[in-house]
Amino acid sequence: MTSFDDEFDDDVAYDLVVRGGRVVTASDVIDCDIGVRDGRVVALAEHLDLGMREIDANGRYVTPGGVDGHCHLDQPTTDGSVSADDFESGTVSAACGGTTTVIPFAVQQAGMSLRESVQDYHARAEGKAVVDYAFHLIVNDPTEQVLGQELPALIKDGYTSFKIYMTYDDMKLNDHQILDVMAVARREGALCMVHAENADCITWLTDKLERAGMTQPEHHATSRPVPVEREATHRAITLSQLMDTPILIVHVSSGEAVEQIRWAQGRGLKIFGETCPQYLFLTEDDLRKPGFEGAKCLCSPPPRDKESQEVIWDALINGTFQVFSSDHAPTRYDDPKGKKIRGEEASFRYVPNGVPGIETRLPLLFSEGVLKGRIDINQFVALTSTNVAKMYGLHPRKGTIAVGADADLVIWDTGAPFRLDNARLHHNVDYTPYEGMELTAWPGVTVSRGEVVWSDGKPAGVPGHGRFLTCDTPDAARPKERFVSAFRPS
Ligand code: DUC
Ligand code: ZN
Ligand code: ZN
Repeated sequence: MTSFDDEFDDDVAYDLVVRGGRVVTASDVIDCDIGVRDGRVVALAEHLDLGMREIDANGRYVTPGGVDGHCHLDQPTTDGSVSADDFESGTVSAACGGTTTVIPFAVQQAGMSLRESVQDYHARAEGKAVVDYAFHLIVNDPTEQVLGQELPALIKDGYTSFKIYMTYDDMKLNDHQILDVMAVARREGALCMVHAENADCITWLTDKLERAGMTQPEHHATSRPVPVEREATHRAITLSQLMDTPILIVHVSSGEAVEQIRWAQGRGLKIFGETCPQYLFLTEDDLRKPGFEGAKCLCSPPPRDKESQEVIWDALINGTFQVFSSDHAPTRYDDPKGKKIRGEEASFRYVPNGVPGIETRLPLLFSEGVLKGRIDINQFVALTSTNVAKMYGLHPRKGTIAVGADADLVIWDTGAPFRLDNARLHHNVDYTPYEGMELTAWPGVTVSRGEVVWSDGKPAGVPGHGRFLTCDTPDAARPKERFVSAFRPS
């Protein structure tokens, strides 16, 4: 990168020019320069005049910064464990892996109103983020006050998506509550994200496994078999159909859940799907690692088998899934506030769920998807950035490279193989589940609203640069208006 002295300021047309890149959007690849002023793209052309700063992309791919539509940062817990990443370490890690917008979750906390929980989450983010962020909500106690007032008001204020859980004792909603919440989504134009696993089946199986002494991390997968995900996915689809409101099934792990989503899509229902790296690159064998090591890969739904990985790839390739997220849920391994909160002998029931992945999401999909020919680079951009921004009402400000969009850019270094190890990552987690994988792509430079936040192998972001984004009500959430019923919500 070169920069010019202040005395030349008046002569230069741009704050930054990214020169000579192969600029990729969800539809095109164009060889051009990118001119940036005041944090936005203001020109795309074959040859632009000088910028105050210049980055020579030198024929490398330039993609829109990634939008991670599902990650957990500094999220309060109820089991005494601690989120390893706060808004600073989490967004530094995101930036180093090419992600320039994150959407973590403001969870409804016990003893706080939803609005207070959102305020608390803002306080956690304040002054810390190095890239931009929006919030989803998590609704786990849909009281009359929440349904009638708080949720509609928050949606109007730009919190236009929320997650609901069909499992986890402290989060789960029953079908009646889910319909209540979906009715609000329908009326207010918000998008409902669903964690689809059958709670009662999981508890029943967990009790049985514990009685049989089968408590090791691998039995986390035994307690959440594929039918548990398939049934809940189907039920979520049914509730969405009844209410005529679109939903996004998050972190889909299995072929049978994919079948349910395709079945619904084939019937014309607006059912969207998300998957994550752990379902492409991990299997349940990873939970069988010696000792307690399997806990490193313990997440819900659990990783499945090799065959499932292939079905998940196919569903990414054929458009069943619209978005590819990290579900970054950072818990340290060798830590009494992490995976070992109850020690190594404790039942899998007590091991905090989740794997880290905010930094590795894009490089994994670029290396294994684009460079191995499974998806093309436009699909890569769509799945990791454009579709996500559209899904959550942030497009076209985020998710593309176009005049008027925020200058969130990634310049890719590709081709030279290297082994991934945790030492190269910037999260505050003491492991990566992808340790030792050979990759062939990593961001060379990441730019957030015109500022370099990762370059030359070094984080360069400034805490507080990241701004909170309000979201529009997304087109994705629009009902089809086909459902006619006396019970239809007004
Ligand atoms: N599953 C979730 O639902 N959330 C975070 C982590 C996980 O594994
Ligand atoms: Zn979930
Ligand atoms: Zn999650």
